[in-house]
Amino acid sequence: MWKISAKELEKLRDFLDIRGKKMLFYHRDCDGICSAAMWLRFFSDFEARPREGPRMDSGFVRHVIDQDPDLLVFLDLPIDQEWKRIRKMLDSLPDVRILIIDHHIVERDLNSGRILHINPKFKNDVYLPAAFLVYRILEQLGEDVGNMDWISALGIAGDYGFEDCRDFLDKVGIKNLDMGVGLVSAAMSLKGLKGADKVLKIMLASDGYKEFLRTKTLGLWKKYVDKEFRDVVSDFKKEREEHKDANLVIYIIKSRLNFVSVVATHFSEKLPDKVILIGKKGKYGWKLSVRNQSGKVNVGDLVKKCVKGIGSGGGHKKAAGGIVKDWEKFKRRLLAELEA
Ligand SMILES: [Mn+2]
Repeated sequence: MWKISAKELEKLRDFLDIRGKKMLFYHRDCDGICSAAMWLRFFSDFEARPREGPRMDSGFVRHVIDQDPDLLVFLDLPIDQEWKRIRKMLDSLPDVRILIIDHHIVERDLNSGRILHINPKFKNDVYLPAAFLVYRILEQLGEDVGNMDWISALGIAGDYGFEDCRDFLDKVGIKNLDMGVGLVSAAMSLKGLKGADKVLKIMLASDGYKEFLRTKTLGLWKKYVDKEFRDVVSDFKKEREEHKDANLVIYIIKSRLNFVSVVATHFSEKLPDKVILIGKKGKYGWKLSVRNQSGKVNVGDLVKKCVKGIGSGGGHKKAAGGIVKDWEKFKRRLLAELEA
């Protein structure tokens, strides 16, 4: 079973001894929220904020520097993609320590005297969601994690980590994890970052999985999102763009809801051999999600390549996302790559 090294554990303990201002940033998806919920159950003295992704604008960096934190924790966020901004933070905050617990494709090893960067991909090509990593790390710290196994399992399910976490999930033994994942992603789709924060608070207050599933607000939100989702599915049938040679299906979402990645996952399950590209025009550019459920095409690498100079993105082998300024250019590049 995966664990961190004795040296990493020692460094982590040193970080956790730090007094002062502590900030926690977590990815706003199911895996990220579950990771944050477990963390906060043991270390409640963190100010927690969801993040859309690893991208950091100068406003965010300034905000963090203004707060003058002593410890920063990033969960489920591949901020090694933003190493230049991290360097700026380190330069401006001479005492700050940074802990990163992540499982995305690594761009850069950020480990140094003041950064502890944990990612199982440094060692081997496993797919272990952050909610699994956080659970195991808390366990290694000697915390009593027993009654939180449902939160870990929920995060793993949210990120499709069934294969490499099979033993753990079998031990937890929850059959209807998809129901919880549905509630969490509906909150995100409808309410964005505020939804993530709300789910986190509910999770922190829930006594167990059954209680979590019975949350009224989440149930109502889910109903609303489900209806909107059905409309998207029927629109997909009419409006999708098929590129046979590239084995690619493209669809642009018109709904105002924030569910690009959920829709991408849905259709990638229906069409596992296809590469699926879902896009949506937003305030800051085109949000996009790419999937290939069969794993024949490494969409994490593919997206990283195609967004160069026009945006940012990346992710995992079977699932990736990003944001670009120029949709047509991204599409052309993607087609060229897939046809090659
Ligand atoms: Mn994740």
